[in-house]
Amino acid sequence: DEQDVHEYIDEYINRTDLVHKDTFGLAKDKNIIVLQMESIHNFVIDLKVNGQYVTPVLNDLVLNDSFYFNNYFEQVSTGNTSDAEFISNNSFYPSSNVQTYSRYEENEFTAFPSLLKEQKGYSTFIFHGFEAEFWNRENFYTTQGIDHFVSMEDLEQDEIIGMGISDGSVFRQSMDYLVDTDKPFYAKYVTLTSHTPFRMEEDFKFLDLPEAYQDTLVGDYLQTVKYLDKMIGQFIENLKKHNLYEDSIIILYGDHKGLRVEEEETNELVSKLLGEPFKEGEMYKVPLIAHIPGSNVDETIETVGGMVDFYPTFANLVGLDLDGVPMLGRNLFNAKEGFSVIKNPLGRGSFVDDEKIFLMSSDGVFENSTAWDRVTREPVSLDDCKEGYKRALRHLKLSEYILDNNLITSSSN
Ligand code: GP9
Repeated sequence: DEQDVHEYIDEYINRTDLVHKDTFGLAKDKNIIVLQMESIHNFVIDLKVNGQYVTPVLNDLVLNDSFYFNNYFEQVSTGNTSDAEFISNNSFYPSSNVQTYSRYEENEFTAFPSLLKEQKGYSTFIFHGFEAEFWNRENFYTTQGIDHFVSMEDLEQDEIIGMGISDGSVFRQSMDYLVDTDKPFYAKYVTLTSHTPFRMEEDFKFLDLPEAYQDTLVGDYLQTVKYLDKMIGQFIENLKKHNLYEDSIIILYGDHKGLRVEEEETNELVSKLLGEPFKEGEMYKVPLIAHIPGSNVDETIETVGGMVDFYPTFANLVGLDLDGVPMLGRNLFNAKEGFSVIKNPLGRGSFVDDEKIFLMSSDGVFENSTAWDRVTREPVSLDDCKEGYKRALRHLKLSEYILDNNLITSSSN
């Protein structure tokens, strides 16, 4: 029953572990700028093609005044990009069966932006270059504490790339809102230009690709990643120009995979870039960077984590009180062991931990599953995976149950 659910959660997350003394409140009262980057894999960080870095701006961020989480996994389900938003802001898994933003718009939540408003008086924004009704965002965002959802309909449609307004234009147009609003603010950008099928006009392509990558999905993907990186660089310069940079923390993460191991040509071309076979361990891994100007932090956090850990990790960094807030994530600054449920699809119980990756078989038979060591890539005994598999399934079912019964806010009320 409801009490059992909350008791389980309290025991699992162990509330004292949600606070990490050394980093608690390090970004207190700063503006919080979150860039949820469409289709960005972690392997693009530091990647060179034809002698050019694909993400020079992100590479630079990783090395200066930042925490870089280099074993961070996406955990989205049928709601794809909207699921990435949901997990990050609520620290629960989305439904494995239905689209969470549509099915659960009547539920109550204690989301990250809501808590920022409630405890610290933040003004809250989301910027996105596509239609407000897509993924039912216009309705769902009100449950998340978002005051201002600025979508395609509110912006000048002055530069369209792919399915919506270009990332560069959204960044540029958002500046007036940030300048004019009360501080501190929380501003999330759900970027769009690097959306599959990654087609752009020549004017927006800044990489000189090797011949084998030209006119391929991988080549087109890399061009959109390079474009986004460049626009992030311009956005940061703009923040500096408007005196918003020094008082902000900028958090960037990839929302979900863009390229698939199952596609033959893609696999071949990405494997060449990686210097090893492109497998699920890389496919589901997305970058997470927290850049705090002037902080002098420079740390790579290698603990395996997933989007479900986003909320407790950054609530710690900005100094929120999570007492009574139910969640299934851990604070990655002090998590004792790495663990992340991964898709394949989400409801199946696949996971990754500090040593291994376990992929549940598509026929649902545990004995037919595969598991391998993350470093040596040698097979791992399935017996060693039972505990992680059960934990993954338990947390997915628990999230489903909590959503179905509208239990997220209960213990904090
Ligand atoms: C659409 C955009 C893309 O608004 O967020 O969503 P996706 O198709 O990647 O889930």
